[in-house]
Amino acid sequence: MSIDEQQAPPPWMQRQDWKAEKPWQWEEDGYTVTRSSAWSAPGCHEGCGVLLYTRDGVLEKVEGDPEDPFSRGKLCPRCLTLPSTIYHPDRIKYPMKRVGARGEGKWEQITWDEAFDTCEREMRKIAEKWGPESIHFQRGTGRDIYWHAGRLAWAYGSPNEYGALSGISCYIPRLAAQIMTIGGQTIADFAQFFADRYDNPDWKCPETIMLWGCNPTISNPDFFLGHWITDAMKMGSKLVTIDPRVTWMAAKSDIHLQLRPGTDGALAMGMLNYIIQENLHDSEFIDNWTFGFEQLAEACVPYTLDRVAEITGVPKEKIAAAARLYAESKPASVVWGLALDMQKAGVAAANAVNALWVVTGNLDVPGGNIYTQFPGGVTQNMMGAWGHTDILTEQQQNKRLGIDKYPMYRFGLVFSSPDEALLSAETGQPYPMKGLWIQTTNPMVCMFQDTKRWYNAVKDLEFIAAVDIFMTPTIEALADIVMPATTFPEKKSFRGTYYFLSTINDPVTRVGEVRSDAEIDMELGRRFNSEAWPWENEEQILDEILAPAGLSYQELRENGPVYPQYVYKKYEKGLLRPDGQPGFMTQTGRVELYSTLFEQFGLPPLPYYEEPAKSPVSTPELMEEYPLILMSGVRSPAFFHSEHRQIPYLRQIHPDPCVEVHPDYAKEHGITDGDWVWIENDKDRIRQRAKLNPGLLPTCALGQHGWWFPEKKDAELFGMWDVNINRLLEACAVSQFGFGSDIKCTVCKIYKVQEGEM
Ligand SMILES: Nc1nc2c(c(=O)[nH]1)N[C@H]1C(S)=C(S)[C@@H](COP(=O)(O)OP(=O)(O)OC[C@H]3O[C@@H](n4cnc5c(=O)[nH]c(N)nc54)[C@H](O)[C@@H]3O)O[C@H]1N2
Ligand SMILES: Nc1nc2c(c(=O)[nH]1)N[C@H]1C(S)=C(S)[C@@H](COP(=O)(O)OP(=O)(O)OC[C@H]3O[C@@H](n4cnc5c(=O)[nH]c(N)nc54)[C@H](O)[C@@H]3O)O[C@H]1N2
Ligand SMILES: [Mo]
Repeated sequence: MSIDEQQAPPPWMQRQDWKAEKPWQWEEDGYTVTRSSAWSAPGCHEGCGVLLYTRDGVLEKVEGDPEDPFSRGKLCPRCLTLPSTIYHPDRIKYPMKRVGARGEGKWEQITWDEAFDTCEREMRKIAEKWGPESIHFQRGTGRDIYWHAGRLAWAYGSPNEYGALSGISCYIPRLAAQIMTIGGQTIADFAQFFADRYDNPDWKCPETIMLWGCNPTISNPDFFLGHWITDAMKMGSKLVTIDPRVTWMAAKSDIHLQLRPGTDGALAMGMLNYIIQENLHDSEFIDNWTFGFEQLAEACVPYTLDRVAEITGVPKEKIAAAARLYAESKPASVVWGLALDMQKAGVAAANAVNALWVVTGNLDVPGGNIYTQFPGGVTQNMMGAWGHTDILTEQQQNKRLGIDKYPMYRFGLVFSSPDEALLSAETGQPYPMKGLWIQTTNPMVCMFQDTKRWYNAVKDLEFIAAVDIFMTPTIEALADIVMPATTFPEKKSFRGTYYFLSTINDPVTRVGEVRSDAEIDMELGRRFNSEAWPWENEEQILDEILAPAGLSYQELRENGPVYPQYVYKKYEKGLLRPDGQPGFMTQTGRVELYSTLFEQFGLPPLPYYEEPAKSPVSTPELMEEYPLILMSGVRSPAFFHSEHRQIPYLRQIHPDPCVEVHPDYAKEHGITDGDWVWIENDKDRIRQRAKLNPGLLPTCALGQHGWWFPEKKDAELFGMWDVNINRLLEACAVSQFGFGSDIKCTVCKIYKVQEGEM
């Protein structure tokens, strides 16, 4: 390396030569048009480029921004109906305090001063009596509050900040497997790191794409747009889909492996074994760059095609054909998803899938699975702020729930274990839970598994405050104070993905007295620890977050989206390690197919397969009573989790919650399409409407999550209890890693709701 090269800033600090032709705001046909990023309320965590059309401060329409390299003008119905969300009569427009009993639905408008004063007073009271650790700060899936939600908790003195999903079974199991083996996180390469996208000369279109446990045309998960796959299909990519259902993508696939839910670990081990036995692996990459290949190969030996076919229910010829197609395609990529996280052995299953792209030499090559990066160091700064240890004393940090039990919680993560949090609320050990701060989450409907158990544990807490854009069953059930948050067109903020930095511009409209989450957290945070919040307004916070990229909020607004440089095969160029040496960010400097860190933590260093806790193999007696394997949580373009049920156009797409069942099962049980049916298992029983799906494995059912009925204002918690599928799931049944839970692979039976039972 020359001295010049050594001194050059790393690629993620240098910008790509690209700029949108249009400015961030302009006038057109009587409208003010503002370029923005769709992130945070309502819903989504993607950040598609949008054009907001306002007149006299009213948002009239939203269009996709054709210049945005990420979404290229495409938008889903949730953004297209944005004005209906923003100006919805049910929006919370003012702070409110509860005046009846919890759950009674009686609220009274108060001033912001009273809201903050009450929060401060009640939270101080709890801190004095029980210690600040006894208030937990719960937040939802990725929205723009990461930076300040943690900071608020820490300024208050509590180490307990988390999303309450059992086993943090959304992305964290996959992340854990990757951090421990390849020292970073990867994503399938669809040229999304380049502003010129598919025209970029360095990029290659994958010959084969394997879709594993995800449904990206609907869900666009993890900074990924499903459209990119259809783009690649048009360029000739072949598809393999691994899903118990025939999805749109599965129908278009060259091979569809319709496996029994929760058996992904066995399938991946079987594919690895076949690839290694058939000598389809990339020996050169393995010899030069990996550690522990022999041990991995040996661990896979028991996973013969016959055995894996028996476990998964997929014919062995199909498994072999898929493994061969993937291994022989150069390059090939895997787009993986939530189904891998939502099994108890999710870390181990993800570890096996991750090993597939390592042993086939598809790691960090164009068109393979490539490393993510933090643009301009900003996202890192944003995430790093979670761990600003100067705010919290070491003594308080050590009280974080889960860190004694699960070593991985000490390794980079600053969340608490949601399962340990529930146990502490129930047992008072190691200390009691006394209050909750709920922001950007609707846990009674989404995050809590075993909803009744969680509800009983938290319903009598001393003080609960919530920040949201709508009233929710969670707020009705639990909150004492509720504060109204802005939607994204009502605030200024920024969007940092792996690929680009862009701004959320500006406030273009605003209803009532809503405030941005940043403003709310700053105001309250300052009252507990003014030194931790030295900024005076949102924009100063944004400038602080963006500082590592050498940009202010206003500069980014003028120039965004800003794409940093992207370089492939970073391990050859010393770009993965802080010491600048070639290799990977692991203890051995190699990809650790056998993870030395897992081993040091006393955790399994190799991938393995474990049956779901309730399954035809683990609990055959239970299956006699409950013969179906129940998956839950299918995504719909109409809704983001529990949101959007009050938006008429979106609700029309799905008026009621539906459970998919196979027509054979339905016929046998006298169920016809659209019937209300009970979904019952050993834990509980709820009802949804049957939707017959011949594309589902006949032994499976798939129920929807996130349901409540905002229009049922007089029903208990908006009719949520009746239809909440999470009542059928277990909490505190996670793996030895502390991550992963059988959310998409439990059991049930389904039968008709009789007249008079509704
Ligand atoms: N059975 C089952 N359960 C599941 C899943 C499943 O697949 N199956 N999926 C799980 C997964 S992966 C996840 S990530 C969780 C999601 O769980 P949550 O994140 O709790 O789900 P949401 O319904 O999106 O709740 C977000 C709440 O915050 C509000 N909100 C949205 N944006 C903002 C904002 O910017 N500011 C504020 N203050 N409020 C905002 C919304 O109005 C809504 O009430 O659900 C999980 N639950
Ligand atoms: N419109 C919309 N988009 C969303 C969300 C939303 O609520 N609405 N939520 C967002 C969030 S937080 C997340 S985490 C992502 C999740 O998005 P994805 O990662 O795409 O996951 P899912 O949509 O849950 O799709 C899971 C697929 O896995 C299949 N499946 C179920 N069980 C198994 C199994 O055991 N093995 C395998 N191989 N497949 C299985 C299901 O049939 C389904 O097709 O979506 C995000 N995008
Ligand atoms: Mo998620």
